[in-house]
Amino acid sequence: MRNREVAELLYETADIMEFQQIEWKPRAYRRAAQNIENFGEDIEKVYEKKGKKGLTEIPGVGESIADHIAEYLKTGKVEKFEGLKGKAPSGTAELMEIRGLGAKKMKKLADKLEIKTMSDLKNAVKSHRIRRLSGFGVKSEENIARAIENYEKSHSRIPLGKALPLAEEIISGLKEELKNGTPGLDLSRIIYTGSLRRLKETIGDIDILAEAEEADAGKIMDAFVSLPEAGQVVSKGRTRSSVILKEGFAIDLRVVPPESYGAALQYFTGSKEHNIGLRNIALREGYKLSEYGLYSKNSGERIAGKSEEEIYRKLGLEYIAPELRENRGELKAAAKNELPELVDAGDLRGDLHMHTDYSEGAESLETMVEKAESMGYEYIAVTDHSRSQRIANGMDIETLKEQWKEIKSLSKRFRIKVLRGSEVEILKDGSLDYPDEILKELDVVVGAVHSGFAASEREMTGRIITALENKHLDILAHPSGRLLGKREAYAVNFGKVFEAAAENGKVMEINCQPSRLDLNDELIFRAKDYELKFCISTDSHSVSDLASMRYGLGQARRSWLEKEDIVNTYPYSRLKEVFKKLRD
Ligand code: DGT
Ligand code: CA
Ligand code: CA
Repeated sequence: MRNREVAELLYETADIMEFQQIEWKPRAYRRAAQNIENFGEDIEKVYEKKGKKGLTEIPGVGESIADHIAEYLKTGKVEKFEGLKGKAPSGTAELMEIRGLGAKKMKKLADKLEIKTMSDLKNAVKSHRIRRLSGFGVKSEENIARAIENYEKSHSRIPLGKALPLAEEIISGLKEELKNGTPGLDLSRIIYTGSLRRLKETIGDIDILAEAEEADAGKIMDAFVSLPEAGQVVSKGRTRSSVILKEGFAIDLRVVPPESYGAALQYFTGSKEHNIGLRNIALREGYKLSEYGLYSKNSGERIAGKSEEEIYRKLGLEYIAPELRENRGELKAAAKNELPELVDAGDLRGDLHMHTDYSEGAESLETMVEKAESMGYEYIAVTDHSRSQRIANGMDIETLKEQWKEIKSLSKRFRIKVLRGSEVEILKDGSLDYPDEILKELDVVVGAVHSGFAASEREMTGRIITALENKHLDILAHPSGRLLGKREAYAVNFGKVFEAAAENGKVMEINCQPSRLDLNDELIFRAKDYELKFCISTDSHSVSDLASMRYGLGQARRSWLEKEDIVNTYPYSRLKEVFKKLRD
């Protein structure tokens, strides 16, 4: 059903018209929008069956609105509306989304205070100019301030490491709520979809899909909007509801019947680009694919829809893992049975980057070792900070040697192999932060840049390449230095860095910290062209961080990496050889 989508388009257009003081039209548009929203049939199907005439049978929809709707259904946009948007002062559309700020109020703010953009509005709130305007007042200014804050939160992207636990919490809350009241409901079929299922590094909004017969859909929606995490309910319907969480993030829930579950899961997992590619394959093969199912184009007969596997199979494709669905060649590869055999959580045998309370970690060495062993790992590397990293309590040589002693004594009590490691500063001149006689005693040297981010591209590239040419360095930690949403990657020539790393056999880290995810998928793709090897490392600062492996694993899978590409899938005997070779 695209009724709601079409209605929203008309509402939005009405707002823009009103702002431009186009007199009578906004009312007509809103009336049409409301009728479409409440219209019992699927507007797209009506149009397919009866054409434009079918649309004009909807109350309030005249010739010209019907033309616009037809254009929208066919092309996804309406030229005339785009033109209107273009004529509105830029920033209007964004301001329109501030709740409670209708067109009339906006017009007044624009005329009296020259507020035309979001930043104008923010400044006016800050300097309390709005409360002095007639018809506004203190309360209304405060409401606007709150609405801006919510708008910003719901429009900024959420890091994967935050969105994933949040979605899991929402889903388990939902299941808990439904467990008692709704016997017969298949609770295993409540699942997150969208960019989250594709494990993208940031998430725009969280999408959840649930399977239920029509009779149970209402109960799921009720449970959803009354979750303790839910704040504002944006919309609530039989098949789709949207809420903004108290934390500010947007979540969509869709409920579909069992026969459409697989089709809906496929559709709402996306990406949009993958879906478009897949739909074209379907058309070529004589089918029609939608979120309801796969149908024969001629007879309209239903071919598949219960499961994703069935849909891909019927289209002559191998099953495509969600992380690959970005239209980056996966459809062609699936048609030829040439998809990669992606690295899996079960393939990982160890974690090569973590901190203890010897430097800035929260827990003792023993606690970390114990936890890692309980996770079933074969080995870990303990990599506390080197001496120059003072703010992170970097270790001097004496302390490092004490740590070695403790590692030795722990190795008698634990099965897991604990490697002597260090996260060693790559200093400004590219040299490493311990002398060679210390470095050569370490099993794993993880080199990292933590300072001088403002350096020129030439300086930074030179600094890193010098470190990569050092035979004691094994792994380059978080190679781009970016912090999601906070700091861009430093200026560096990645081509040259990857080339030097390949020449010297160095391993590139995929750092799992939610604020890093570094390398990210794009850079991993580039690095792969140089035939580099990678390691997926948590950079843990506490035992709970050890579980963040899945975020980096997601980026590795999104970049088509296989087990063989990742050194911490190797048994220790082989890993040791990799690092030893580098030192000879
Ligand atoms: P996000 O939320 O920006 O991180 O990204 P997604 O991928 O979760 O996108 P979202 O939430 O807008 O929509 C969820 C999925 O629904 C998307 O991945 C694919 C599907 N979808 C949304 N809009 C379209 C569309 O216009 N065409 C097609 N074919 N699929 C769409
Ligand atoms: Ca989404
Ligand atoms: Ca969504």
